[in-house]
Amino acid sequence: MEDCIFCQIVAGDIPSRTVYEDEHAFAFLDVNPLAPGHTLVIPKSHHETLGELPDEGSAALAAAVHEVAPAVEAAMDADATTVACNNGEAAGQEVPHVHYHVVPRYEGDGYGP
Ligand code: DGP
Repeated sequence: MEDCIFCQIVAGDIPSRTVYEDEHAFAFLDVNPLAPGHTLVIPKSHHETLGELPDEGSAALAAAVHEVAPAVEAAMDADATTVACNNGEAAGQEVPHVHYHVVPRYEGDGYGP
């Protein structure tokens, strides 16, 4: 979608720090991180919310999160990750292109989406 920030990131029209890419999914560093290494995992195709993703897209996005979360945890030497999706405007979703946040977590850090 032309006016979607995340579609423009996937297309390379807006620069981002790429963390992971496969046929269906793309992951990049959040511009406003809750912690260093805060990563967003998105489908390459435009869908606003989880409910609008087709089954195959949902499975592909879950598979990408499955790859990215442990990789972010290891790369950031974190104790854990918070994986979260603000699914809809009332839940705090600001960018209307479905995305998971992967936030590195440390014992007692107090962070979280
Ligand atoms: P949410 O509130 O769940 O929709 O989170 C949107 C996230 O997207 C927020 O943490 C900031 C991030 N973000 C917004 N615009 C950009 C951008 O242009 N580049 C990058 N890397 N992240 C962005």
